[in-house]
Amino acid sequence: MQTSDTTDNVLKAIHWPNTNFAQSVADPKEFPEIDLPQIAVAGHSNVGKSSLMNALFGRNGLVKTSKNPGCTRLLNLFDVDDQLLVVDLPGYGYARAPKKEQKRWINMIESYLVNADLKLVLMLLDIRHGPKDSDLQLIEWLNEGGIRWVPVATKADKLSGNKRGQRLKEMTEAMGGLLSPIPTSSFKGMGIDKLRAVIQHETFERNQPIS
Ligand SMILES: Nc1nc2c(ncn2[C@@H]2O[C@H](COP(=O)(O)OP(=O)(O)OP(=O)(O)O)[C@@H](O)[C@H]2O)c(=O)[nH]1
Ligand SMILES: [Mg+2]
Repeated sequence: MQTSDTTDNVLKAIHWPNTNFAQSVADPKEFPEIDLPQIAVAGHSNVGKSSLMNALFGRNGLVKTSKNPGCTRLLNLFDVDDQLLVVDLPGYGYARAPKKEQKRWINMIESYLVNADLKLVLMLLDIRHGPKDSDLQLIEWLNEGGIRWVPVATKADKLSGNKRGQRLKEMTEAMGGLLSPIPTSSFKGMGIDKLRAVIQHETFERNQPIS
């Protein structure tokens, strides 16, 4: 027989397709009070943040994607199954954006990250190119701030199996050797279930008291 203690600790599995756009925020100071655990999706411009979110939600087209870097310029908030708030951050490091605009994006991302009560940051890195210096800077900054993050390698369908394994190793080493990126492909659905499980664990289960 289950005791009431154990029943209390059984959490409802997230039903990912039950995701709705909540709102866009231009200024982190105007971030709404939403009483849900929060995770953020960070990474270079064009790395595949919005596409990965669509794959996670199982809802093609809910998050706007683009071939042109710099598509996401606001903080876009998504309510997942009334259990979790996922924040799509503007991509940084778009070389062709005016310096002033780039600075504005970085300030916005940092200001959000400093103030948010975050459970986890998904740190997206293109399996072919990452981590770049700007990614390493953000990672250092997350570490200093004690913000938990998990590396996610995007666009894994662009490399063959062997090359993929080799790149994942190189990426792990470049980030200090502790965390190995989860290989994903939003196009092929690769790694999406694993990422969902990691999010569910980090958000709801890690801090549960052991009963
Ligand atoms: N081959 C492949 N291409 C992908 C994948 N995910 C995204 N892309 C492509 O990469 C480009 C950028 O995707 P987005 O999801 O808009 O990237 P983003 O990081 O949200 O971009 P910004 O909002 O501009 O920072 C688009 O052309 C996508 O079709 C993937 O898993 N595989
Ligand atoms: Mg985007």
